Amino acid sequence: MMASFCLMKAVALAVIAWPQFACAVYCDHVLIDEGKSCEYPDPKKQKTDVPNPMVVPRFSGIATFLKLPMATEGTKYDIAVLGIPFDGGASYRAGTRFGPGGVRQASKKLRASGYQPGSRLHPFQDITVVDVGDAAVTPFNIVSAMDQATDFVMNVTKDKGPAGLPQRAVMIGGDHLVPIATLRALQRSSQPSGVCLIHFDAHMDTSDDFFGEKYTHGTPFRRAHDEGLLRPGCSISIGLRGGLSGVSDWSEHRRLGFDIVTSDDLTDLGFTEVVRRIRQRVANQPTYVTVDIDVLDPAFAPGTGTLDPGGLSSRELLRLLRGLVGLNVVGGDVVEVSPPYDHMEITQLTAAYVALDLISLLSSAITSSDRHSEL
Ligand SMILES: [Mn+2]
Repeated sequence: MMASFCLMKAVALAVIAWPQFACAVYCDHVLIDEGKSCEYPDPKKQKTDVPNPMVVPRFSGIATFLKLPMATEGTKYDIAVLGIPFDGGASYRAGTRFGPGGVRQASKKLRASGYQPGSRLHPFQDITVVDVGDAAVTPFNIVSAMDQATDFVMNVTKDKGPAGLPQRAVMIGGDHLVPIATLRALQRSSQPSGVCLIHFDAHMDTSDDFFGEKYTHGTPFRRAHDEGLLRPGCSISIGLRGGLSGVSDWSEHRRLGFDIVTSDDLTDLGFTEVVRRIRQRVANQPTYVTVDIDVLDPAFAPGTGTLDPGGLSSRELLRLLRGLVGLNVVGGDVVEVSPPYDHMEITQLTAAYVALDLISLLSSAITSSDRHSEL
């Protein structure tokens, strides 16, 4: 029964470039490898010690992300959650230097231990996840700050984790310049050919400069392209909208290696087609997922720097992220969360959900790494 289901799925999914599911089946709603017994994982045997909210009230305790263990000297882990509290690249509202702290505080709400029905995964079952704190970056010099952040990310991802693979990072920003640090660290450690980018954002972020400055939150992916951090022709931006300098901005973005799915395209094409486009674009190549929270409509994410109406709902963003399970995800971030402009923790809470989904994607990629041709 399971085998035939797997075969049917393999045939169906081969058509839409979903090869990594060819040997996976669902045990009830839980995605498992074919051949494994259909048993529910025991929450008490999770590799990561996330407090059980039925025992420890969620509102209590010190706010690491998800109240994950804080890494100390010698701690072994597969995934590091880290913050880069820098907003010196912002062109409009600032305040994202408070993003890591705000997202950690809001993350207390999440029920993270055990099974996540959205992604259909037990992200903490087979891997070890810790909070490694924030990069100490100067607020007074952009280039120095990004060098400091790069060194920090390199340092917390320099070893192999207990699962036997290079340590991965889920980063909380910071403005959208700060992924330059995580992308550099990946390229210098485990991904010398760079990565494909799945980029959720209202804006392209591939301008050449702002006021003559090359490193700003509107230029990170042109710099990433120029620094050789991106693989050619396999990136994709989702949710773009807002004003442009001219229509040539589109063609320039494409020239730098990005396919484009605007916010209007998502409305017209629908979730299934957009997920197919994303999966076909990156295939099984090493992929980094960057989520600018301003991809959401301001109704869902008021606490950010550069708002543009007509964006995604929280439901649409989370649904798209969960459509990426099984891809060869090697890193991710959620950026541009500005707590001083937030209301009722709406934006920070949604960003915490995004970060948990990024952990789930990485967890899935690590535990199914034998399905990927390249790590
Ligand atoms: Mn952005």
